[in-house]
Amino acid sequence: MIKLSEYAKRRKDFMQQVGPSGVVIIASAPERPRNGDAFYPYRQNSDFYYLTGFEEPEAVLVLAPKRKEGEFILFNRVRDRDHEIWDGPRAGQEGAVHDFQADQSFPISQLNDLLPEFLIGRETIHYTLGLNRDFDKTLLNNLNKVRGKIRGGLQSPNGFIDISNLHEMRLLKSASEIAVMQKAVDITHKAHVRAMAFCKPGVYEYQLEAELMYEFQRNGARSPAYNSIVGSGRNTCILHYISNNQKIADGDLVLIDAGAEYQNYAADITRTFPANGKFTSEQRAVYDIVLEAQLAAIKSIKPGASWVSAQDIIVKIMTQGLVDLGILKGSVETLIEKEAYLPYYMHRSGHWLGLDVHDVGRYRVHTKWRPLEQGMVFTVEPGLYLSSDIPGLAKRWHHIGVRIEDNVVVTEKGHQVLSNSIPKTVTEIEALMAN
Ligand SMILES: [Mn+2]
Repeated sequence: MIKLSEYAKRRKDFMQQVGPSGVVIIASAPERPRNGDAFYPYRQNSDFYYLTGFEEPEAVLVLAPKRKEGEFILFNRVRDRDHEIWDGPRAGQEGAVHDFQADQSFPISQLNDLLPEFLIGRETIHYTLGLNRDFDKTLLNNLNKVRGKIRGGLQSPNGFIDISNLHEMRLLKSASEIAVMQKAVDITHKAHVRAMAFCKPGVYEYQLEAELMYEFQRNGARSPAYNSIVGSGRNTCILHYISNNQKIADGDLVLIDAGAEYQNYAADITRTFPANGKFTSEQRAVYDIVLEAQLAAIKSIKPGASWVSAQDIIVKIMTQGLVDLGILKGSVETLIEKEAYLPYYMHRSGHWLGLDVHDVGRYRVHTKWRPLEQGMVFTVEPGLYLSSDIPGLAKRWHHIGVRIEDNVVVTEKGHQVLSNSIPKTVTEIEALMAN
């Protein structure tokens, strides 16, 4: 659990960076219709949640540094008995103040009347345009109301700044955030083990997905952090395969890329295993190359190491591996220079992980790949995808898609793998599936 005091500290730190000439405005995520009058399960906007812990829709957060009447203002729904009978309790204005520590709370219906007051006297609005068209309009309309107005020597805002400063804060995780992410990973651990143990030739991909969901939900993760990928056979070579509707055949590999979302924090784990519990020699050869690359990349992680060094290590080991298998021919150095590995490995080594599965934060600073810092959490996920579509690839390699993905925290002196104990060597996987 993230404590209220931590949300308060985040707001304070962010307002410190914004300064008294700016105002921060963040809208809650819109509710999204699925079909007819049914909606997708609601998920709060991650920036909004990071600064408030508030999970209701139809809300707007205003942070107004140094404002006399209070700096943290929440516009949210009023309490309403009729609505609450149908849809459950709401915090209301009293709850916003008492339970979420807002300095002031106003009914969301008063937004258009009151928002101009928060804009006057500020030079810049910290708001990212283009993500929520409806709210963009609301905000621009209110900005137009106060444009050019000078009141008591105070001017209206003359520009927008996107909230990338906040994203740099989100990139560095606190101890309590890492604890929540560990919980998301632990639940994901159970899910992967359950799906592996359940798997046998003849079951459908969606049946493995059901096993994942069972562990997620019974452990308090109400949703996956992203659509689960369960691909067998040729589908292991489709990076974001989510149809999950094919029957798994004897001799197939199965690739599961799935992570639980716990208290809005994501896990993102991939394991690849043989449907019948026993790797073929070809599958095993490819698997061991990916594993060697992944372990070497993880080993290099420490403060000060470059973000790109994991990718460089992976490319080197996997290119060497493809040469050893006879799939690529030539000198490893030249092959890397020519990016000859790209048909087999076409993505990056990983991505930041947090409230969003592809979490926020820059990867480069001043055009250079950034150095790693304590508190960064990211995935390490090399893969080799030997698709039958690759011209000239011998048939015995077809449909061998392998990705291995773990979640890693940069610690003071090195790193910690949150997902270390999820079976991943050939021996561990075969032992698990033999039971
Ligand atoms: Mn990932």
